Amino acid sequence: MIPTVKIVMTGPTGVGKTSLLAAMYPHLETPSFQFGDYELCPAPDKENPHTSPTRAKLVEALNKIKEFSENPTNTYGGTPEPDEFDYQLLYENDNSQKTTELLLQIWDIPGGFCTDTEQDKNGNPTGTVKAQKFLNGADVSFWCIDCIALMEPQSHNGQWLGEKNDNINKPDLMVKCLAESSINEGHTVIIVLMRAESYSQDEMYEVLYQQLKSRIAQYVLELRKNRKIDKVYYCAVETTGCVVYQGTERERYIVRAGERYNPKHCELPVLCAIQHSLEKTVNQIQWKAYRIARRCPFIRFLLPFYWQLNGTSKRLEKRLRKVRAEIGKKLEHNLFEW
Ligand SMILES: Nc1nc2c(ncn2[C@@H]2O[C@H](COP(=O)(O)OP(=O)(O)O)[C@@H](O)[C@H]2O)c(=O)[nH]1
Ligand SMILES: [Mg+2]
Repeated sequence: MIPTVKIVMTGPTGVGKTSLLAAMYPHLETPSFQFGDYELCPAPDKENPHTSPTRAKLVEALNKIKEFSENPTNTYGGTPEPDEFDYQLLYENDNSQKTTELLLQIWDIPGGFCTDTEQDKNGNPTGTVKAQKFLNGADVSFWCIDCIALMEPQSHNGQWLGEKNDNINKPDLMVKCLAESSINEGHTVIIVLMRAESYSQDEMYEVLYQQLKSRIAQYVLELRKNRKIDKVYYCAVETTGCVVYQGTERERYIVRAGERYNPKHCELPVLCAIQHSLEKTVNQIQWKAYRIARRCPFIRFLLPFYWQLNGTSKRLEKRLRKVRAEIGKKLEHNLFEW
């Protein structure tokens, strides 16, 4: 069976989750994903391999975010139902034969699934319950946070009021979703700071990270109570690269003078997920071999043959270091461990 990684995108409605998926797509697909014998692309339809529903949906969403980047008053959005986006990591051998090494199943769930506050008969927020259904069995989750709400508003005397962060990002509910669901052991949470282009000048990214650390730290502590969460990372993404917040009297977005659609860092969360998954896959394979060997010591002599037979594991192990190093270069300076 092909190892499958389940990724769930979480975050409030309208934060830009679907748009982020669209913006990262051209940066993930070959030739941008340059790992020689490995390539990443949207998975084909199971019944009709010449089509890819994932690709079709991404192309449509990409057109919308591009249009929005020219005219930010032209808003759209809303994911009424959970939607699945599948990617496959393909390996091409010397004879140009391709095999699927890893499947990435990305779930884009409606923001309300995380943040709806209506309560069910047990007194749990309905949103949380719905999100948890998707988070169950997830290996990686993206926790999308609106930077503008995180940074604004500042009161006149410089005191941070935090209302917007609480009202828009709803970190308490987001954490409830993640901390209380049956995620997989060794789960990775990637905090994705959305709409970061407003802070890309004048070294404002540092201020953004500081704000994240001070405002979200208590929630990350809460997250860690779920022992299945192994690593927490954070990164900032620029889905449009040009639409910036003009936080004067009225909240509004404008296209920064002389700039146009130019997304940045959007692929980082998925690259981080792949890095995590490759490591996990190899560990699982090694663990399986170790368990067999422990039970029947004489099998130890046969293990080298097992590795040879099991081409994927052998190859993955050999390539892991290289692919990880290459991905690592892309993540360096832009993705951080909490
Ligand atoms: N300023 C800004 N607006 C965005 C960005 N991404 C999406 N939007 C707008 O936010 C709305 C919701 O986007 P969508 O991707 O559907 O959000 P989702 O509900 O989290 O999936 C749309 O009207 C977009 O125009 C972004 O990076 N910057
Ligand atoms: Mg959406």
